[in-house]
Amino acid sequence: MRHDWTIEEIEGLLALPFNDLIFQAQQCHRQYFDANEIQLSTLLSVKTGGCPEDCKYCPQSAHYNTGVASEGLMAKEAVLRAAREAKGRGATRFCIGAAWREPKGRAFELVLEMVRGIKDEGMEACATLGMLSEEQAMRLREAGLDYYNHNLDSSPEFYENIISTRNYQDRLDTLRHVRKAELNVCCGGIVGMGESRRHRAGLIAQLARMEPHPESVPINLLVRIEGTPLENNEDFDILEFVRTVAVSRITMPSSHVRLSAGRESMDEAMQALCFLAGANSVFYGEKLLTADNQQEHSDQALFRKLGLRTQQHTTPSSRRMAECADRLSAGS
Ligand code: SAM
Ligand code: DTB
Ligand code: SF4
Repeated sequence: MRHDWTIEEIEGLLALPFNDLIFQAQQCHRQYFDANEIQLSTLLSVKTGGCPEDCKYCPQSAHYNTGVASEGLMAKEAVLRAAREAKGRGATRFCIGAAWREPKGRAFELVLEMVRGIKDEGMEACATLGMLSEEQAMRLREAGLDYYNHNLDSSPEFYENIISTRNYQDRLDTLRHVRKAELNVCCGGIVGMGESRRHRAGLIAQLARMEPHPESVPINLLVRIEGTPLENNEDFDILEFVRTVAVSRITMPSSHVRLSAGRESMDEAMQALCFLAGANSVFYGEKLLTADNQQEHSDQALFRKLGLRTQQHTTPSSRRMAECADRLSAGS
């Protein structure tokens, strides 16, 4: 497994003839995964809106007028009801999100209880709560959390165009704390914010140089939210998005690459291309955090048409099994 990708090499992959790129991505995909299997994660916003951060894409930032009201933390019982429903509909992972800069005080204790409850339901638990200290990451792990989502969002060079209230290093520090606590890392970014191809290569390089790679890599297509500074961004080229997915697959071959936000605006053909390019996970359920997602019945119809099976097992992950097989065949 390589962890020494250069930005130039990644730009080279992004620029390959499309058919060669997709072929290479499929080959990588099949070395580590069943290419007809897809993992489903369901999101729930447990604390919506009123966020003090100024992320220019985000409907939940208090800096912009997006019509998303600021709400308090949800009650544990309601969260667990939603987790049970998601499990009943076939999701294996339940991810709770909070519009916080970082978790604090009593609210953090309540989130720990939610995590324990999700684990008791027999699901993988993921959370995205903003920046974490090392101690908070450890406490989440002790509560049973499996994954922590914290995105880099963009390349270090483009980042300052998008967020001013925390810097790139803050994000890397949180990711280090998450790793140290032996949590699985879910880390990706957003495409379509006005960045260049080189910036996208810079983001992928940051992710693919991590050792180990993030276990999950969400690739979000910007959802242009009215009231945010990015609301009037240009349409993003579909095939460039597919290329970004393919290069993520090639450079992080044993990670789940997740086709994330923005899927609601993608037709079946575009989603099929993304799966062909190596995406093997989606957010499943009618809402992301606040924005709309594909309807579940449309997803089920698409999976049927493509012959995609939904992943039933939670642990051990396909990645771990594959890496284990690698080691065995290498005789170490
Ligand atoms: N507040 C926490 C944080 O930012 O770390 C967790 C929740 S935040 C909404 C999680 C991620 O959602 C962001 O890092 C960003 O990548 C993604 N996201 C938010 N708004 C989006 C949008 N309009 N389009 C695409 N992705 C978006
Ligand atoms: C991620 O990378 N995308 C998800 C999840 N991690 C938390 C969130 C997408 C949010 C889209 C806008 C919204 O629903 O508010
Ligand atoms: Fe807050 Fe997260 Fe939205 Fe940024 S992305 S404004 S930190 S909720």
